[in-house]
Amino acid sequence: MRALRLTAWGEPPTQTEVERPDPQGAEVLVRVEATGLCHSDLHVIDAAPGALPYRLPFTLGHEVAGRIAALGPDADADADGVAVGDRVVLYGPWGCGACDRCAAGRDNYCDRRSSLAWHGAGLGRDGGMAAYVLVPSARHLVPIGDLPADQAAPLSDAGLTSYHALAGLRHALGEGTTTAVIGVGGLGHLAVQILRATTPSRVLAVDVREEALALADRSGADFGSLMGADTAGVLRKRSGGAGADAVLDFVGTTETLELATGILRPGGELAVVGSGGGRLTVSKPGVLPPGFRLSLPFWGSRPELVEVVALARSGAIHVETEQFPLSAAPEAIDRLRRGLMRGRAVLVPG
Ligand code: FEH
Ligand code: ZN
Ligand code: ZN
Repeated sequence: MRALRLTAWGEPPTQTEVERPDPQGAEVLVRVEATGLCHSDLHVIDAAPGALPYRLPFTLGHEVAGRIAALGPDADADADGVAVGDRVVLYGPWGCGACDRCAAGRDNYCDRRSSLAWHGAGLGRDGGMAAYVLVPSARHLVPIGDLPADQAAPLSDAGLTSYHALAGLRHALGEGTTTAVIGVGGLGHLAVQILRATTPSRVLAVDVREEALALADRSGADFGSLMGADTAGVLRKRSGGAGADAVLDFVGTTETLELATGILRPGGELAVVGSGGGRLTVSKPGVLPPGFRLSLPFWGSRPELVEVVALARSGAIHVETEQFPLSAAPEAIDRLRRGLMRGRAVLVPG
């Protein structure tokens, strides 16, 4: 089968012919219907030798949906509620499988993460940018029913990461509150929809592109502002003057962190999701809003993915996607790198 594989650090991934995997033990073979393309894929592709613990080569793709094609002889499909022919989305973080976190389906916070040579499908282990993907256990699969694959795949990362980031802020998102979403791309537009579907909070969106603000509007944002010199004043005014009760920064640069802390209410919540590498100086006494809390959420848990899939199947979430055949992955990567992607890029195997 054809697969998009990383074969050398700092080199573009290559379309390579590999054997279709055969599930052993508890493994499950999934025929891939769609795989999302994420900024983290760019970080992996651009990583210098030794920067990541992954062993080359491996197939990229950590945001995957498809249909179960075969079960290994020890796959406990009944216990995990899946069977051959079921359509599923992959729970992407793969931890050690033995610690308390993994046992609870919270592989994203596996206690042994720092000792693993992988982080999940397409992240040191063969992922879904191929016709088939091998999953270590049925526990990493969530049924999607008749949800279209291009709608389901992005839920496993863009949707789940946004949902998990919000989970920690829910106490600040009640009636009369304001939430700011900085960066309305693959994750941000889903965060807007999840906020609208699960909280009464007013949603203010910020981006550098008009088309992203239009996407925020279609996603249900109450107001959108281009990033500029007076953005903090504009957003503070739109919040009724008190500032934002919560800010979700899906960019994570020094500039967006400054905007975030500049609009936060005292006692507000800041979740930094984007890996922009920005810096924030935290000191007391200092200029940051008193009592604000900072979180750096990472991906999400399997139970949360079940909840995100249920939201999507209820119609509360619609993923804006740009679809590409897997063979056009270089074009999709280039468009994502240049910030031209609208919503989430999804690759479809030929
Ligand atoms: C995955 C692996 C490593 C870093 C970041 C990510 C995210 O794309 C997961 O949401
Ligand atoms: Zn990702
Ligand atoms: Zn673990």
